[in-house]
Amino acid sequence: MRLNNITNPSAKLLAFCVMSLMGITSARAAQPEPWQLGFQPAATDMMARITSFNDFLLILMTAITVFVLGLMVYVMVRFNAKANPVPSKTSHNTMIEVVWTVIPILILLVIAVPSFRLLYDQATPEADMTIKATGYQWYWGYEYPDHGDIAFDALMLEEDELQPGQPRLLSTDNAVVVPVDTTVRVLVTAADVIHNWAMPSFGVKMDAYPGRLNETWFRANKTGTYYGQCSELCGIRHSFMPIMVKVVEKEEFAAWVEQAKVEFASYDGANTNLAEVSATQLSK
Ligand SMILES: [Cu+2]
Repeated sequence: MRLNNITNPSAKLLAFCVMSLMGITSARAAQPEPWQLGFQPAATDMMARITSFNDFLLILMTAITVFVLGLMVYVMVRFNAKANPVPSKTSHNTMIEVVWTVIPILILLVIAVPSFRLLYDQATPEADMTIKATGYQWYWGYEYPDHGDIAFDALMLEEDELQPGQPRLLSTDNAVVVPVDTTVRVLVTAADVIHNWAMPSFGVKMDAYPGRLNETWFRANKTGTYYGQCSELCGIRHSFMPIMVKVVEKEEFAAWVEQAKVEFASYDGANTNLAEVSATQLSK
């Protein structure tokens, strides 16, 4: 179901409310969509687990909220001055006090166990390959140390450079290409200020600090093109340094590596042209 297909405003609002309550996401592509609710569809098992944990919490929260609201309405109706002119002098009830202490503890335990499990499983497992992402004001640089030190920059495509079908503000000139069903370790750092390498459909969001190396990972289980953005306010063009990842079949990746070695052969590794690039971007 896609909300952008609904034209009547009140029908749209109703559908929005119903879908919010049901926790249905309207997004299908691996990029943000107009009127999107919830997360982008998961492209990794980790994101699928994050999504189902979120849905579980939403149901739990809704049940608790409805229960408390029901209690309050009951008290207001049953014990207001008119309905109950002579109030009881009861000051405490041991049974109720035990219950309202123990039940919240049990609820917290039910939340804590899957939450911690999810957190611990985000530690990097044995990785099949490594890529390094470096945040610059305002673009990303990538290196493939396991594949002949391929290195390139990925700059956002300006509106007049977009090909049909390429999403605005999300497409880059060079995509990060990775093989499907492969555990990819991502080393994240920055060269100037703090950036953040975030890929919603992978369940990945990692701060990029100058002078530090952070680590995250993903294992994409579907081929396709996925979009993310820098998620740390990093300056005037913060919103113009998107991340575009192409997940391809393993053979296709091997072919890309050979081609990339030639294509990016002249890349000098360090961004000596940083000032030049920033100046060009600012003048746009
Ligand atoms: Cu940034």
